[in-house]
Parts: sequence; structure tokens; C-alpha cells
Amino acid sequence: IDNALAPLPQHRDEHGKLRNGAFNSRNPLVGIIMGSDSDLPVMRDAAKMLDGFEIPYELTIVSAHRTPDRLVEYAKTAVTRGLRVVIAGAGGAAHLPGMVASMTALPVIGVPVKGSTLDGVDSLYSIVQMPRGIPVATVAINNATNAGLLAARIVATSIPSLTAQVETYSARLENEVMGKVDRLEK
Ligand code: RP5
Repeated sequence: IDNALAPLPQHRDEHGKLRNGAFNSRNPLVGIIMGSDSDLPVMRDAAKMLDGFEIPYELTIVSAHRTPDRLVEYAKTAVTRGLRVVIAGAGGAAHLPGMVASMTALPVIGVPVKGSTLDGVDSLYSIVQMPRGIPVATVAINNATNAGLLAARIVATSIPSLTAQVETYSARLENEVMGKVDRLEK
């Protein structure tokens, strides 16, 4: 799927590495960000889901409190860089999704990442309890798979072939369950 709206990445350094302001792979439609690399084992499920639908995405670390300037740059350039939706995962006092949502008109999906204490309820409450006016669509704790799926559904609103793929995915789930029902009832 091609993103006609997206500009090319702004710059690479001398080693060919993408640098601040050029967060992406080629013409991504979805931005996947997380507060720390420790969130990656959870957040890579969102990437896997998008890979399955062949939706281009970028994936990087943006910390609301450790790299606040990077957060502002990321959020404020998200629309002009061609993204259609941002998935933001964070743990603890998880303000990353809400802060991104405050600086972009794009839909933001928050993934509460379970930390070593409080079973992820801290992250869930931090993300789901956004005050009036700045929405974050929150998925279940550690459920980056659903975040990827929701992002695919959002992108599909403007790409009909993708809608068919999402429907096929759901049909496959239904078939799996019905196969189990058949075996159980034999
Ligand atoms: C948050 O703090 C991150 O999103 C992560 O879930 C949590 C812990 O980060 P690390 O201490 O592992 O870098 O900002």
C-alpha cells in the first residue's frame, strides 16, 4: 500500500541512519512509538499485525519525559509526514499517548504496557483516563495486537482493499473458533 501523501524522510546521517526529524521507514502510514526499548517485546505485536496487512509503518522510541523535545517534534510533524494514525505504548505514569494526542489531530491509540509493579493498571489508568477534549483510544494492557488491528481499520477507511483484508482476518478468527466447536461437539 502506498502513501501518496507522505514526503520522503528528511535526512540520514553519514552512516545511513535515520536521524531526529526523519523517524521513518519509507512513507509510513502508521507511527508506532514507545517510551523505552523495554516496551518493545510488547509493542512489536503491533508491528507484526501491520506487517500482515502490508501497511507501512515506522517504529521508534519517543519518551515523553526523557526526550520531551523529540516528542514535540514527532507529534507536530506526524500529519505532514503522512501518518494517518499513531500507536503509542508506555508503562508506569504513561503520559506518552496523551501528550502525542495533544499535539496532533491524528487518531492516537494508546497501549498500556505492564511494568514490574502494579500489574499494568497504573499504565492503563494513565492512558484511559484522558480528560475531556483530548481523546486516546486505549486498548487492553499489553494488547499491541489490537492496537495494530485498530490502526489497520482506521487506515482501511480510506483504502477499500484493506477493508476486505480486515474482513478476511475476522472471518479467519471465526473459522478457527467454529473448527474448535466442531471438534468439541463431535
Ligand atoms: C516508561 O517507563 C516506558 O514506557 C517503560 O514502560 C517504563 C520503564 O522504562 P525503562 O526504565 O525500562 O526504560 O517511560
